[in-house]
Amino acid sequence: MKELRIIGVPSDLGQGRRGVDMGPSAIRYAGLEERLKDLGYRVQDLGNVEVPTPEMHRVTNEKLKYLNEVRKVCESLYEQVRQVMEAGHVPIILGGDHSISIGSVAGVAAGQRSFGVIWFDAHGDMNTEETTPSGNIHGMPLAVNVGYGHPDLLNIGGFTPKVKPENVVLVGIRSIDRDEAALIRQAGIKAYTMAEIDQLGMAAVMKEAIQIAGSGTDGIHLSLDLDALDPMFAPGVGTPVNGGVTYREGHLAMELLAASGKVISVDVVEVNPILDEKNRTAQMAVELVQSLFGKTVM
Ligand code: 6HN
Ligand code: MN
Ligand code: MN
Ligand code: MN
Repeated sequence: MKELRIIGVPSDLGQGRRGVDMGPSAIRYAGLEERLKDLGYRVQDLGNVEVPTPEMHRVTNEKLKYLNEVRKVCESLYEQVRQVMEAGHVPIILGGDHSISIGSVAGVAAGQRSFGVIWFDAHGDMNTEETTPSGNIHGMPLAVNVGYGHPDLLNIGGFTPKVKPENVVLVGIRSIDRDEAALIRQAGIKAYTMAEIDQLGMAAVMKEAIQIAGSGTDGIHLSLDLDALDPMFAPGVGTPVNGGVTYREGHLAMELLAASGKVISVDVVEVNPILDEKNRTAQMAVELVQSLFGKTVM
């Protein structure tokens, strides 16, 4: 059985609201390590990557807020994830806002020749400096991972792109900016909207998603943004959007990924304890990760 390694990234540099920097603590407090040990895994928590406080820095580029700081955090995370991958273990990266996935996917890419990505999110995260409505880098990580964006972000790890767009799938989207939609199409990334999940069912969508990310590759990286879930089940996120994935749909998606046996690494991002209700969203995150790592009813 694979060994699991937890890495916390307490960053809120990539988005506009404080609080998501407390995500790793909230997810740990919800019992992540214990629940994974219950499933029979050997688990080691490697602690947190060092992250600067936004109050100590100034925004110099309104279209790429905290670019330098985000880059440094992602470089440290890249290094840690690469080492975990090279040791043959499975990294579980706790955010933090979604900008950290620039570092995690870079680390996975360095440790694994060929892999696909399932990006579970209400948003596309496919903005660039040119298309961003907010300047927040958490709206850009998927673009960077497939090769679009600022050179400082593209060059993390010294190579780009990190993953081939034909092995990338978006699942759960319902809030896409206009020019962002054009880039998703141009890149050729398959995207399953909520409407498609309604029509086809989550099982069929995940079967196709696993096919796209997993066939002809050596594994799948899951980037799990908790805002993919409906705010009813995950209220503690910075950018909630109504009409999301239900409790059971979320678990079904994780169960199908577990059954595929292809998951090599995972990000759990955007949990914001300040906006949460009694740590429900962190608990939801832990439950989803349990399903992802094989928890079954009996
Ligand atoms: N996330 N598309 C919006 C933006 O500012 O670029 C929202 C991005 C949300 C990103 O939730 O990881
Ligand atoms: Mn070892
Ligand atoms: Mn996201
Ligand atoms: Mn999102």
